[in-house]
Amino acid sequence: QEYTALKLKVLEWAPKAEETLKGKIPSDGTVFMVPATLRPETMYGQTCCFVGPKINYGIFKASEKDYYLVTDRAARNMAYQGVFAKEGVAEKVAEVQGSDLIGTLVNAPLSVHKDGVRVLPMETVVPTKGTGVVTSVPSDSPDDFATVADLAKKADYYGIKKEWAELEIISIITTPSYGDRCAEFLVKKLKISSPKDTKQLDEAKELAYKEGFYQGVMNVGEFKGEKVEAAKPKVRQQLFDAGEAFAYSEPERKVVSRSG
Ligand code: ZZB
Repeated sequence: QEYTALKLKVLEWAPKAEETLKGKIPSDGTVFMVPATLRPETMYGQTCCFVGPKINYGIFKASEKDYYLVTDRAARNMAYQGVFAKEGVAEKVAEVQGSDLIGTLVNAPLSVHKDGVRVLPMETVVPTKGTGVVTSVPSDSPDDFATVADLAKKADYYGIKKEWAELEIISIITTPSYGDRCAEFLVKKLKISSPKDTKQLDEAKELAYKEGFYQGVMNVGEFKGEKVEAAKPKVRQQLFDAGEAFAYSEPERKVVSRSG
């Protein structure tokens, strides 16, 4: 899997993270939360950034002033992909648990929400996939739509401010079958009522991927009016050129053969 690893600059730490990280990052250093995405063309619609509350994250030195927040596993992989200064070495300067990051304010490149977006909890983040950090695009990702709806509904339970989960969901892609916000359409059509409806959400994700990629037309940004298929590599390249993203590949997973 070739992901786009996006750099979400931390603008303001949540109080618990601030305390944990005190003295560990130089005052002129910049920390980026780094989600891995397969849909760079949807980055205009980012409304928050998810972490797994029980997942442990590391902060790794990427260059003289830049630091990346990802899982240890992702950092190890990145070390062999030319992401850090020294091949094979991921220098960890601090550790922080996902729950302590909730409420952190980050800048999401390309997002229409220019004042930044919040770090919020997502129970279904897989610790062994991507970077363990997930950027949320509720217009086009059914998982993200179901999660932000749940977060807004139970803001007190999650210990967040309701408005953090209620940033406007603009349309990024128009599709012939599912309209302007295919995630919301599919969540309703498949009667998904919670982020825990994983079976229906997997189905919705498949449908959204296919329809978005093959039939979708961009509704925002520099490539507005172009097919998603054409716009996707161009948006990705722009993010690379701007220094706002880099390529990240997941090592091959071992596939167990049924014939033994
Ligand atoms: C933004 C985005 C916008 C995404 C969209 C999807 C969609 P896949 O297909 O199963 O490999 N993701 C990345 N890492 C994790 C993780 N550790 N745990 C849970 N989810 C994760 O999934 C790749 C997508 O799953 C990634 O692309 C990311 O969400 C999320 F409009 O980034 B995506 C129809 C999907 N649309």
